[in-house]
Amino acid sequence: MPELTSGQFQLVYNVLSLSIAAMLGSFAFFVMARGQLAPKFRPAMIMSALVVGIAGYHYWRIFNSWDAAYQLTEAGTYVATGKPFNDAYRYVDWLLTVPLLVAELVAVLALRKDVSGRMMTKLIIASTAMIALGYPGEIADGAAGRTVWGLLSTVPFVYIVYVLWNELGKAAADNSSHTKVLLRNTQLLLLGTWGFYPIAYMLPLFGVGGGAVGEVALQVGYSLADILAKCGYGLMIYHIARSKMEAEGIDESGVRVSSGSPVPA
Ligand SMILES: *C/C=C(C)/C=C/C=C(C)/C=C/C1=C(C)CCCC1(C)C
Repeated sequence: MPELTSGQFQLVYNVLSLSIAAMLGSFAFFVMARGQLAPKFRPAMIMSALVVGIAGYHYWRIFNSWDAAYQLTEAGTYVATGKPFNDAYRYVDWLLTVPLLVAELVAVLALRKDVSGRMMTKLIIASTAMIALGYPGEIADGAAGRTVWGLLSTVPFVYIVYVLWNELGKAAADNSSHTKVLLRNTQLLLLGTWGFYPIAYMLPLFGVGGGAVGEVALQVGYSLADILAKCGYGLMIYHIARSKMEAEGIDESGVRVSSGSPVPA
């Protein structure tokens, strides 16, 4: 662990703390928001709540690990205590939450059962493979290991992004204009946040990282990407479900209360 200035240590400390707060706050919101959705959209909210619940727990562990890994010197800098900073929590977290995130999106699209079942299975397998293949590269010593595992992990990554991008695009085509905007924004959020992880992973290959600035940037970057990709994304899913209910004219119990808004041809 590189020596850090007080500012660098505190920045990571505070961002990790913010991440815990964001995950727990989102958990409470998704649990309560579930009741405002028609039954067919509730599984998506339950998955959103699970994602941020699991991530909130892991951020608490990461936060404690960060705090234990460093001690203040008399000079006011932070040096390693010798207790390892356990970054594997992130990968364990992704292994559980990334499959849930893809399932959440498929769930809110409320496609035909057989279609959504098949798609979910493929995406869950692909996302598990993506994280499992990335980890050996993350802990590899040389650039060769990092590159090979990184490339292997990129194969399922490209597949997932392609399928989700396509499905969101298709779904957008036959929805009301408000839902369409939300689906487009979700596409962008997905690409922008998910794209960040492989970029951050590649930085050490270009000589960025390892040092204090690299470590701090990585921790802050991963944390902010997680907040957007889990809390922000869950909020988008909630709004998509609400917008679809409005367009279909159904209320929280799934009962038709109006004729809804016509879908443009
Ligand atoms: C909430 C956590 C999320 C959305 C995590 C997403 C993680 C990825 C998309 C990771 C992708 C990776 C590659 C495509 C190649 C290099 C290794 C990874 C695992 C960083």
